[in-house]
Amino acid sequence: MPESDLDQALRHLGLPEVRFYSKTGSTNQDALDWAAQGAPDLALVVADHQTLGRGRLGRQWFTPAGSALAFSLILRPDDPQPALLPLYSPLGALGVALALERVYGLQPQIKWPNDVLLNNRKVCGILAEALWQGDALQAVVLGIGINVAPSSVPPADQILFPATCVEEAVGKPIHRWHLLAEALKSILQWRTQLTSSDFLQAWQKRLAYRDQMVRLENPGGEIFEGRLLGLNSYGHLRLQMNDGSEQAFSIGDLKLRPCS
Ligand code: BT5
Repeated sequence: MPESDLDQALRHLGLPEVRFYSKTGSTNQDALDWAAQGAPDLALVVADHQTLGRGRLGRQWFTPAGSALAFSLILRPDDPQPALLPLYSPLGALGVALALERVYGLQPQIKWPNDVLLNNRKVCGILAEALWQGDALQAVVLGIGINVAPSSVPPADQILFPATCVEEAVGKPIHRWHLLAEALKSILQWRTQLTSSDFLQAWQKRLAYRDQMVRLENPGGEIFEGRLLGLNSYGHLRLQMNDGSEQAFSIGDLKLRPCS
């Protein structure tokens, strides 16, 4: 797909600058480096193929050539409160979910906090990373990977959670730059509303496993099981524990799974 198609698809968004790489290590790394050199708000890095795509906690993200979307949006928040940082991954997830609904009539769900699912399988992963200067937040890099064509879906033995791609759900080839533009459009619309109840409601409405038993595991291996009730006003996940009490879990490095 020629790069001019990309420019054309993004034209109406008014982004200040777009860097396209046919092959790179990680668009998040490129965007962090660029932000450190002064990239403006809404500068965008897009790659066709990532060789060192990354997920949370040093995990890998696969982006083979010609089959997926991998991009990183540089945001320079007006309100640089560190407390808002955990809401950027959900912003990305909501943006992608809204685009999938609007353009293809799909019913995506958001697996708290940072995955988008189609038919209970992961179609998109999000990694938000912050650039600091001392204690001052300089930029947030919102990195998003979406599996578009079947060849983007990694083999089952290489992933922790079942995966799928957009074309499997749509049933025909799609125009990936169009999906990129629509996801960005929703992200730009919601970025200034991260603390609003509308944002929380839009996110909660699409939350996977509501009213189901789920298991949360922290990096130390500690496990919490309970019924998923929804979100509180901070975007923390509310679980009803087995003893009837309610606990809220903040967005950290928790792993969420349905109980089978
Ligand atoms: C994520 O991490 O899901 C965040 C992925 C973010 C990727 C984007 S692409 C653009 C930007 N540049 C980057 O370098 N990164 C961002 P996590 O929740 O930790 O999930 C990672 C896990 O997902 C891996 O350990 C695999 O099990 C699985 N996985 C890897 N590639 C996948 C794929 N293409 N589709 C589905 N699952 C995948």
